[in-house]
Order: sequence, then C-alpha cells, then structure tokens
Amino acid sequence: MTSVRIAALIGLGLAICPVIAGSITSVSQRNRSFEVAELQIARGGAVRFTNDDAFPHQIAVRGPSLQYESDLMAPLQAVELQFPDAGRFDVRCGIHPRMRMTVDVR
Ligand SMILES: [Cu+2]
Repeated sequence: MTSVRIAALIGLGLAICPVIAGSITSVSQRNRSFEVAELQIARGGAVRFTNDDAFPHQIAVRGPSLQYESDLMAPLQAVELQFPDAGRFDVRCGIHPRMRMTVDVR
C-alpha cells in the first residue's frame, strides 16, 4: 500500500488537503499523552491528531500497511491520517517516548 498520508494541517485546523471521504475522528495530544489509549475506527476513516499542549509533539505510526512520521507539530498544529486498511496501528510521539496509543482499524 502506498503512503496514506493525507496532509499536514497548519494552524487552527485549517485544511490544506483534499476532502477526505469517510469520517474523521479527533484525538488530542494533551499533558504529554494521547487522550485515548485505544481508538477503533472503520476502514477508510481518518484520525486528526491535534497538539493541545504548549510545546511540540510529533506522530509516528507503525502498522501492517502504514509507516508514517510527521514533522514536528507546534502547539495547535494538527496532522490528519487516513487508514485505508484494517489492522492495529501503533501511534507514538517521537519526542515523548511514553506517549503512545493504538488505532484499531476494522
Ligand atoms: Cu510528544
């Protein structure tokens, strides 16, 4: 599967990417953690990760069909990823090793 990176969103969630079919689930990065440890979404859905801390975060995704490394995410910056294939995807912050969650795509 090719990269499923959709886009990086800049600033206050203003999309600079094409419209994504399917639903988008928002996950906040706050207090050096993801707001949920595990998230279930349907295949083809997207997740928008938003940095709600006052310092940078990052997103690193590893899974059966998806490897993704975001750039550094400034405060209030968001990254949106689509998950076209089923599987369990490990999501971490490259800056804060204890920040991790799983996206379960069904
Ligand atoms: Cu972080």
